[in-house]
Amino acid sequence: MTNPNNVWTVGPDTEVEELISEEKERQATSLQLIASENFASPAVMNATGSVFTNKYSEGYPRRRYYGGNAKVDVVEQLAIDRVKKLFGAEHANVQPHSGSQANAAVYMALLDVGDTVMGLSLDHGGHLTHGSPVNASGRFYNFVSYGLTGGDERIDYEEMRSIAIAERPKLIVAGATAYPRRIDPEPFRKVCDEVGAYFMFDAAHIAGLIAGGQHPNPVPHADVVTFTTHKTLRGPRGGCILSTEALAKKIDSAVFPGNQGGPLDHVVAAKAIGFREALDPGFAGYAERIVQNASALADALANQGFRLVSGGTDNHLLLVDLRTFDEELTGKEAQEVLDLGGVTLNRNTIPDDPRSPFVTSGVRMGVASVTTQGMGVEEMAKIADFTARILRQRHDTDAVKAIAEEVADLCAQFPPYPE
Ligand code: DSN
Repeated sequence: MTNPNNVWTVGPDTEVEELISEEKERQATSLQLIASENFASPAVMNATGSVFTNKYSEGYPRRRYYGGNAKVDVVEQLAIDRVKKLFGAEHANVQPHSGSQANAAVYMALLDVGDTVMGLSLDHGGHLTHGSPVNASGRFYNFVSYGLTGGDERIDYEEMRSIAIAERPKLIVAGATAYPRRIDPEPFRKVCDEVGAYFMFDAAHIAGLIAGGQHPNPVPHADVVTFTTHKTLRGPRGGCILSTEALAKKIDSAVFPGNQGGPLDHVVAAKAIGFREALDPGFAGYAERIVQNASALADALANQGFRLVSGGTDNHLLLVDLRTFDEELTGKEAQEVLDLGGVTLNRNTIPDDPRSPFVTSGVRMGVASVTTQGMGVEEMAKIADFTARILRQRHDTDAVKAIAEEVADLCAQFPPYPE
């Protein structure tokens, strides 16, 4: 039916529609191994494209600055209630636009400019928002780092304690962006109690594994837990903060009006849907399959001559040191040629990488997306085989393109969005 008052007179944007269609094709015909990505459900995507995108609702449920928020109030409260239940949290703020925004708000809530904070060194798997000098966190706060042991490449909890005693941080941040092992919340809690620091756990990558029972839940131990909703948790793009009731007011004020204006209500609605999906008993099976697949991929890559940082993985991601496979091969070159061969991942520094972060000696791989597609252990061996063959034949573009066809054939058996 035509709307007589229709003011959208420009007609379909064929350029953008074509790009959406091409991107859909790319995602369906190549392997998505970027550890921070996943395939959101059609219900999540419908909500992000819903009329909630039209609404403004500064404030919180039943405490808004604008009218017309009856439905927004219900949907935001639904998201809050569901995520509190999912993680057993006392308080939740579902408004952060992203993980970085969530972290920025926590820092604002708990710290003054210039305060000392501790986080995992970026070179050892920490995130930009854990004190990088090029990020606001590193500009506004005095971040000091703990790292991994030189031997087994696990978090050095002893060193973390020594540094905390020497530096007396006001906040200690646990969590990582490229760390393949379990992160124990208890030692962090103990050290925080010893030095009188707040404890924040950035669970961006592993939120889905926590929800699915494959990683210890930091909520009972931490003062604050931040995470993104789109990685292993498989909801829409966005962030979330969980905290104790004691910190609720500080956190809420730091999100709005401290760091953000109006929430993205369409994304909040989609978060509510994503949390419901994660509450479903079937989600635990998904989380279990992620961990099984990551472990199988690690074994298969090791058989192909790659060195896995820390010797393997406990979670959804692997950090691959390329130097044992080929001393000359950089992460940058590997990423580019693998992309051509239909294997999409990102280059990543390995601990104490001799190469720059732009070049790197490693790549990071994650299996949340391929697991959502239904791939299993057998397919992980194929992915390792594709990876090794592409890299061995990287100077032969025709050979790499031929492998891309094989990759597409495999992906065709596991469509992420069956029609
Ligand atoms: N970009 C995300 C990642 O890939 O880990 C973190 O922000």
